[in-house]
Amino acid sequence: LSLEERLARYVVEGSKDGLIEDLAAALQKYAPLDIINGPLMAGMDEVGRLFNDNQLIVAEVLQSAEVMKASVAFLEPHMDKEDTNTKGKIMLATVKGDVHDIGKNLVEIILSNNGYQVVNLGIKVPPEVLIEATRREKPDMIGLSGLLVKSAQQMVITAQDLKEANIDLPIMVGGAALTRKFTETRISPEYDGVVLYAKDAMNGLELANRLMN
Ligand code: B1M
Repeated sequence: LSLEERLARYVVEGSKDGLIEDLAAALQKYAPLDIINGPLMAGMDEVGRLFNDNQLIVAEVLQSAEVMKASVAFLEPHMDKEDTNTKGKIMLATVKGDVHDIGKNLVEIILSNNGYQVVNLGIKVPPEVLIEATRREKPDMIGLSGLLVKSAQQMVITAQDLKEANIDLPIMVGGAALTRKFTETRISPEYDGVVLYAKDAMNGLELANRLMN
């Protein structure tokens, strides 16, 4: 197998044997983020496909998630960094009912490496916790992540609750179950502030930069 195929296979098989050595070799050829978005994401997509096909069980998908997390942790120190964290403060959360956090945590890494102060509220964050934290932390923007189909609906509810709490900060939403269309037609109308859809973590950074400038 090629290096790229082996990297995808670690994720699919949920195995870490040889992972770090191969990641180190990949760093000689690629930027850290390209390793994540390329072979590692290809592995994760395959995991999603196999899981959907009932060929993997949740425990096995968890192993894959562990490999992804270990890989990101190894690659993170090799990413380009800005010294400042003065561009703005962004609060991140995976919405109520959803435990998926690999994408959100990647967004945190990208934003904090690029000059943002990030407050990460974690997973399964209900609107009331988000509202309370917004009042306490006074962020410049709120980022919501969700991968389940029901999480897209949960984002609509969250936007409604934020609006009711008189919060109109920009919101950035992302995650597999969302689309730009859903964001524009279903979330935006329920909210007073700007709602932006980010297709991936780098796009999230671009949107944050555009907003803060
Ligand atoms: Co789950 N899961 N999972 N899972 N899981 C999906 C999402 C699913 C599509 C798999 C499938 O069936 N094909 C499916 C959802 C189906 C649906 O709703 N239509 C699914 C399911 C069904 C479930 C459970 C219900 C399974 C069960 O228990 N029966 C359960 C849900 C539990 C819950 O949330 N209440 C569950 C559990 C799990 C694990 C715990 C085992 C594990 C998560 C571990 C963890 O996160 N700590 C897991 C995993 C790993 C996946 C897949 C395989 C991979 C997700 C992932 O980490 N991708 C996923 C299938 C898939 O997506 N292909 C699947 C890598 C990550 C980097 O990408 O998160 O998309 P992603 O983030 C991207 C962009 O979306 C974007 O940027 C990132 C990359 O640059 N982005 C943002 C994300 N958030 C953003 C926020 C932003 C900006 C950009 O700004 C704020």
